Amino acid sequence: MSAPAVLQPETDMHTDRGLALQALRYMATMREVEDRIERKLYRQGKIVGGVYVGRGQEAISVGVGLSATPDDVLCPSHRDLALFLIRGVDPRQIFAQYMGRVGGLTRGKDGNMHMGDISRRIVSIISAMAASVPVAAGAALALKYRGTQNIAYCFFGDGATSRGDWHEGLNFAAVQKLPVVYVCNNNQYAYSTPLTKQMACANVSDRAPGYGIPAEIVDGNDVFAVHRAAQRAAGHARSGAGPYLIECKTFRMTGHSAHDAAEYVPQSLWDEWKEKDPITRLEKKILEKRWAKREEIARLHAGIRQEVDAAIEWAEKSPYPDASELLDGVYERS
Ligand SMILES: Cc1ncc(C[n+]2csc(CCOP(=O)(O)OP(=O)(O)O)c2C)c(N)n1
Repeated sequence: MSAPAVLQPETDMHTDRGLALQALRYMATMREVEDRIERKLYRQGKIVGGVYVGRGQEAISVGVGLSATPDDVLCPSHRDLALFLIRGVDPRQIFAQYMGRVGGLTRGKDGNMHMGDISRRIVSIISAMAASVPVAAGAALALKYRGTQNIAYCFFGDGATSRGDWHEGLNFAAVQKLPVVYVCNNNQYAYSTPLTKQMACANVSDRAPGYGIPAEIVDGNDVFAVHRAAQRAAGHARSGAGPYLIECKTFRMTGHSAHDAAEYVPQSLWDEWKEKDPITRLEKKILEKRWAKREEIARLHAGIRQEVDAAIEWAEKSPYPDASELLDGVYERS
């Protein structure tokens, strides 16, 4: 474990042009990478198995990810690709991961549901909903024992908050005053189950006071607001005051996974949330503040498309793993 992290000074995306442009780059890269995965490579049969993306939810992992320090621990959900990008994972590795190649983070095992990179302090995604919550408590306990000022961030959806692991994990972290920031992406659906059919309170944040945890609701499609809330939450957790929960209201602008046409979602919701697309909103703000011209934003997107083309080409050349590697990283070998 390294020495306590040098903490990043508080920043405000409203006044920090560089940070806002950085946010746009990560959000647009996440969108482009996931579009290719969900809408091209999966449909071409180049990816098998489940494909879960965060379309429409990019402001959450970017807003929070940009406020974390490199030594903080991240426990992402399956809709938080930008956390990987912010920590320096190359899109080439992401494509290789989804296509089961050795160039991926798990060297050809699984798609995105169990990918992680402990060298970058990203704990693997866990497919069982809410199972990351006790894991984040464990990571935070280690950070506290070691006397660091680092914190663990734990990401999940609204559905996960109705599982037992979530409640036990939150309670333990609260009682032990562990430095955890909980980030809920409340996208209003758990697969096909709307919020009102899986919990009887109006907001996920209503559950936090039962554990003595402060919570706030934030517009999850406004990266400025998410970033600000994340800094507030981190300040609380780093001070030794215990966990903090941020509920990001958002919408999944696609099916639960690539095989799901989401016909159970009423058209009015698609229409309403298309208008709130987090990337378009950020671009509008950047243009209003005259931080970039339209042509510069177009060039940014074109550059990302080129980078993604090259990344796919690289990943397709990466071999499938050899059968001799089958058990590597699965069981501890003595
Ligand atoms: C314990 C468990 N039950 C069921 C599933 C199947 N499953 C995977 S994701 C999901 C819905 C998750 O909803 P939510 O927590 O709201 O997250 P979202 O996918 O909307 O981000 C379900 C039911 C699972 N992975 N784990």
